[in-house]
Amino acid sequence: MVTRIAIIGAGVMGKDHAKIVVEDLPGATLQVVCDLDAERARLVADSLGAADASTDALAVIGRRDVDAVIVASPDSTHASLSKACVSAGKYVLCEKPLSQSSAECLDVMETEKTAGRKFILLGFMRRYDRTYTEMRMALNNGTIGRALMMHNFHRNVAIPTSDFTSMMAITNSAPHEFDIVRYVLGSECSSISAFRPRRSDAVVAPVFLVVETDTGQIATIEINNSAGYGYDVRAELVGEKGSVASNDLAYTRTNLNLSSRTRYDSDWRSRYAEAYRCQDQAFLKFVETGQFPELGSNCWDGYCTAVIAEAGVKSLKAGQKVSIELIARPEFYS
Ligand code: ISE
Repeated sequence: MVTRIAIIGAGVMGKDHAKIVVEDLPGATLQVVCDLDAERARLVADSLGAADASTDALAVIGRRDVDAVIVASPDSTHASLSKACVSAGKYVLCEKPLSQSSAECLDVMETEKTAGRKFILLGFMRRYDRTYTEMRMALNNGTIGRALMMHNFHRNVAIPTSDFTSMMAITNSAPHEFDIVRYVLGSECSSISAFRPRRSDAVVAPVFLVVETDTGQIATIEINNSAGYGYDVRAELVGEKGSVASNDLAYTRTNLNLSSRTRYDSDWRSRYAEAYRCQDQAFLKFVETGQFPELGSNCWDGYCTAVIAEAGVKSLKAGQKVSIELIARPEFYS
């Protein structure tokens, strides 16, 4: 049986997911591309051979010829569209964040719990990147001993929109690190301190976050959305006996004029292409089997990252360490 997938949101990520569905998901077909902008929806649908295009997300979710949904619309719509999918009994891969409000995440969790099973896979695709799976493996098999620290660098070429702020660096970009730190270390975060160096110009300054875990590890996170030179995401996990550091992923190096050069990607799509593919394939398997993907992020993970982000924003505003207060993990998500 072929799984008919609808994509909601035909922007950068929606287009990317649509392409993965067509090219890398045998067993799935691109049924509908939906976007508020009719022309954009039609363009993506036609270029990838989708059966239909639409501007009405809720109608698409309810369609009988749609089996599963990928939500890649603006952040503020993720929670309500995911809830609509759960109510329609349809599996959904929702781009991160589930919501920037932890209260709204709790609301989605309640909807899923009432439905009686998990429907929502959250798009924290880095869990499918080998950098982090190998770090986690090194901890699990004892290679580097007990974890002490995890250092994370997250640099973008430039801010995505002109109204982007340091607060948005914490609520929009840093959740990737919040999720991966929790995933690799296998611990919850207990406090966060946010700092911001001063830039000499009007460009959005980086934020530097120090996160403590409930098992005594420390994670440092640099989010620099205006790094200028390239998309550069790196990490190093430090254990009591050794460390695991990510390697530069460039395939080649150009040697010329007494110097050696490698190139950077301009954004995350090529750096994480394989991770997105693996994540979307895991989603299809989820739809086919009903088994939640082993590596996947669920709504609890979405809730935790939202709480950490909220505490991070508070810390940046107050200039002091803020504790991260989570509800007890519901049985449903254990
Ligand atoms: C951006 O917010 C994202 O969502 C991307 O997935 C990430 O890789 C990028 O660096 C972020 O700034």
